[in-house]
Amino acid sequence: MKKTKQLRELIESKQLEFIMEAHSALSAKIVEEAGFKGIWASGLSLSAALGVRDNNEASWTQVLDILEFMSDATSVPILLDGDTGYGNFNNARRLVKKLEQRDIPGVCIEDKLFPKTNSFIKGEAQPLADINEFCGKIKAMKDSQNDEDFVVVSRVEAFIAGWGLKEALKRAEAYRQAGTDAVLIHSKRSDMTEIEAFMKEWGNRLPVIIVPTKYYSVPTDKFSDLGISLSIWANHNLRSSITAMQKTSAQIYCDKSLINVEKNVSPLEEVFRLQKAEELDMAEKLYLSSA
Ligand code: SPV
Ligand code: MG
Repeated sequence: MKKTKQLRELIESKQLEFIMEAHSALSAKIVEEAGFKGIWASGLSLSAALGVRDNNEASWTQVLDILEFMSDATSVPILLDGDTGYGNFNNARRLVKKLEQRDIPGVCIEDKLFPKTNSFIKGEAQPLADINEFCGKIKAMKDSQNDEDFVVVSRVEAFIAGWGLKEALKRAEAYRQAGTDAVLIHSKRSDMTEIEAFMKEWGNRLPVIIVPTKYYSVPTDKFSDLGISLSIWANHNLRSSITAMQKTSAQIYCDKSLINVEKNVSPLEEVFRLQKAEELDMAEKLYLSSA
């Protein structure tokens, strides 16, 4: 099934679904092998892996190049965290065109200003986009997609910026009327009170997506009870790799030896398997007369 259709089915499915963060082709492949039906190309993780901040320091074409590797390495759909769409409606609609060309089936845009800042850094100091301008951006994106199943998700940052429920609902409804396929409602609280209040008023006007990074201790059953469509585990491959790499580097530095790490790291065979080395071996037998 084409990736756009897969992503649409995930978002519209009646039951709660999950996607997991990746920031490279390797991590994307690992997400797919773990069983996830979709991948979150996190802006935070992509930028961190590039050694820059989550402030649009990496250009959108640099992000696109990584996405192409991620998409080539996997068969499940990728939802790109497209920040603000990297500019106004015109930049955002060009982004849609380029994503479709590279088989990236969907993008999430957030109602902040370019260059954005991560929602967990001084959220309340962050200005929100003008509602009408953001609706124009959604419309332009939906009007420019070629594949009817391409997905545009609109992320409401009203709770993050401290504007409260009324503003969150007003924005979500405006984005629905502008033609978005789903709403992502974000919260930085450690409980789900904001999300719960939103869901009670929202009903099921459109699928709702959440990012429970800060309310990680809330049982997942609660997400289903509230009628959430999709939950994004947004940065846990990046963070687990940081922990693993720090541990390994420190151990090798300290020991001046590999003796204490060999048993704790993936064998080289696993690296070769993930790279599909075997397929090249077979292809050489087929196509290289000398092999
Ligand atoms: C990301 O993963 O980059 C996100 C989610 O946008 S958050 O970091 O929670 O803003
Ligand atoms: Mg982000």
